[in-house]
Amino acid sequence: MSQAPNEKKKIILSGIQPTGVFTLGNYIGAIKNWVKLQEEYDCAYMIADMHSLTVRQDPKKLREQILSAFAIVLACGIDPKKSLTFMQSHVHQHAELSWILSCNTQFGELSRMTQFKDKSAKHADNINAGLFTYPSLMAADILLYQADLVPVGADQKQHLELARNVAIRFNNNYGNTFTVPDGYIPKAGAKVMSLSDPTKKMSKSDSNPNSFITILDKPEVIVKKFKKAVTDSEASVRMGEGKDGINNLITIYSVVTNKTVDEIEKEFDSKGYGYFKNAVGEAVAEHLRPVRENYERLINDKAYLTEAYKRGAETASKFADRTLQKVYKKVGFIAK
Ligand code: AQP
Repeated sequence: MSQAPNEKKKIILSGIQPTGVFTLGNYIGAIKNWVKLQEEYDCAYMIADMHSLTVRQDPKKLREQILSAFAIVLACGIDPKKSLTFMQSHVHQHAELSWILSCNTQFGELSRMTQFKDKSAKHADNINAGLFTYPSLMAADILLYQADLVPVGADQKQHLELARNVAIRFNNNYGNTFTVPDGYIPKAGAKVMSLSDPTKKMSKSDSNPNSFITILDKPEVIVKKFKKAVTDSEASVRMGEGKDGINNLITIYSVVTNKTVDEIEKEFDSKGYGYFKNAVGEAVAEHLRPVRENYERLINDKAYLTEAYKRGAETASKFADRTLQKVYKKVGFIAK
């Protein structure tokens, strides 16, 4: 997609917020799939810096996190020559389309979003309008690029459904304008859970650093965090009801080793949780090693990063503007 669009290939759009170093959840639920998909599809991947403002951010820290997030995405294997890779705020059409879509989204629809309810409870002193209209901006991100598929973790399913509904409604009211996107949600690891409270999803902005693994954690830190992971008192490495902690660890181990649940249950049959947790920690540390090493190299090459995100923004703007101008015409605005 960084070159001329190939009519035959389907288009993919996904994004990630630079609200902290990415977690193993972000990696397994989203970025790992982004890398696979770029071989087969025309992909657009963005650092969702505008979305991150729905929660209060320190500007200096945010600036560092945005560049770091861009470097992590490349370190994970996204090739900016193959996939359109850019910062959301560099493409002004996202904000513009978001307004039009907000005017085509109902208050009641937005009120039902569980992320809005969760984040309002978590940030009770800052329940801002952006937090409420976040799904309209997300719909704009997707619809601007006429995306066919959106690879996300299970937590984003509701927002994606809303984007589909808005696209269908707009197409019905104004004539065919947007491709209606489908979700691409991984079978295993669609929701990686917190290590300290496995009933909650793993989140990069969690105040307890032992609850998440970041992509850049050192191997010894990763092993230590897994050793502290909350499990149960059954001492049996098998999937089961009421075993959220172990279910989570088996899923993670399965994704990073490509072993099936059956194979894992056999491998750790009659082995204790301490032994299993150590094995999971070591497997994850090894899996993330190349990403960590690539990141160290990339983050020190500011010239390369700058050139890559500027080129990405330039190409993204061209695609985005094509859709936005079509929308402006459809809603009745006069061309400049
Ligand atoms: N725990 C998770 N398991 C699987 N997938 C996950 N994703 C996030 N957490 C998990 C997926 O990662 C992509 C990028 O997410 P995001 O950064 O845009 O927003 P988020 O879902 O709010 O992620 P976090 O880590 O929980 O961020 P904060 O703490 O800032 O809210 C999405 O595709 C998401 O599904």
